[in-house]
Amino acid sequence: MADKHYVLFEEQQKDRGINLDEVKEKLRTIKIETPSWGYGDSGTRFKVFQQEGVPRDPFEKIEDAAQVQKHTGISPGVAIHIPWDYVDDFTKLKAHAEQHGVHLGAVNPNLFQDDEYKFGSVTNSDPDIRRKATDHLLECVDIAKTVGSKELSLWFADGTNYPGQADIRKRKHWMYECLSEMYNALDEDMRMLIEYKFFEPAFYHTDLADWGMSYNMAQKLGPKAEVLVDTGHHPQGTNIEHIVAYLLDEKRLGGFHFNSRKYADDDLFAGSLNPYELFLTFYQIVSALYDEDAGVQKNAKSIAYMLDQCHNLEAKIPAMIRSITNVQTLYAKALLINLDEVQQAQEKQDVLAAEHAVRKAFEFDVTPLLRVVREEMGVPADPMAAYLESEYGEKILKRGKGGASW
Ligand code: LRH
Ligand code: MN
Ligand code: MN
Repeated sequence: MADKHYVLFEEQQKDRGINLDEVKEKLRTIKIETPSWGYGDSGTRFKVFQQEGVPRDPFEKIEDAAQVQKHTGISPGVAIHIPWDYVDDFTKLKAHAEQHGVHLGAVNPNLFQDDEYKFGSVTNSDPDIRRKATDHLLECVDIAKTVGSKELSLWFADGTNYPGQADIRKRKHWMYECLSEMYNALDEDMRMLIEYKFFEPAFYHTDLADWGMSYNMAQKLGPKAEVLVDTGHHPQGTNIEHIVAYLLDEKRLGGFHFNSRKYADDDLFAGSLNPYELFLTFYQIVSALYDEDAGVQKNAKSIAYMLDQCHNLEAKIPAMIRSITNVQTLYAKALLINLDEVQQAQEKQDVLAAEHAVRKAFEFDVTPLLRVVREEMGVPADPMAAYLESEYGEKILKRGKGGASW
């Protein structure tokens, strides 16, 4: 017997001209990777609080990620960070992931934790250090090939703290040189996703500070380079949806690192603070999925969705489940926007009607829809409740304290 809430919902959406079969198909096929580092302990520069039951190695991180996939059904990929997730034999890690029903996703090189990188990695004025950094990038390309991952997510902490500290233009050239070498090592079906962030740890200038710089770098490198938008990496008030629309139109939107922020790069869990912003981001994506330009559609379909967040206080697996269901909820709401209605209002230049056509989709309760989609996918209708009822959270406590941290 169909759920009575869903029956009502279905009728309501049909009356609005929404094709629920298409909506459901999109909700089943979106995939959101979880970050291996979000399963470990993290904190602020003041304190890392250790939790009990935190994975002690990359294999256990994969096991925890598999729980998120088991309960949500839309998070089969696990992004890894090298060397945080360094193992002697990556084929073993790959096999371990597959045994647990997940796979290794984007490979994130880490060029910010070695002493040599104090004054920069790929933009360091010392050619030996740039060589070391480039070799690490190449090593990560090899790891991606070994584990069958097609994406490399690149974020550079490189920057300076004071005016005059270094030559900004030279650094730009050095970065391009190093990244070109990496670009040439990619297989045809691989891509590098170039992330940007306006400050931290550098406080005066950061070599790739905004989407324009990442876009420019990607364009110079070639079609296998795209831009990665981390939602926590912009100054307050930035219109992220606009950046997303612009990159989609340029066919250069590689992916997302979803997380929430209140002040800086807070890495709070996705959808906790800014649900309307995430909804409006998905509005741009949904509208691109139906664009008449096949290239824009193709870009919208190939977006790599990833979480990038830390759980300093909250339990990690449930926080990850909550984020996935939050992203799914906001995507579902954006899929309820009647794009024809928006377009008609735009043609009449009716500002109030256009805004209303977008916002009213946000106001629908999509719980009945998501329950049905999940049941059809064979995952729990309420992933969080099902996880909390499972014994996994208890079981991992035997790992004790002092697991992986960064
Ligand atoms: C930088 C960043 C980047 C890193 C991750 C740990 O702030 O967003 O993606 O690799 O955090
Ligand atoms: Mn990030
Ligand atoms: Mn970040």
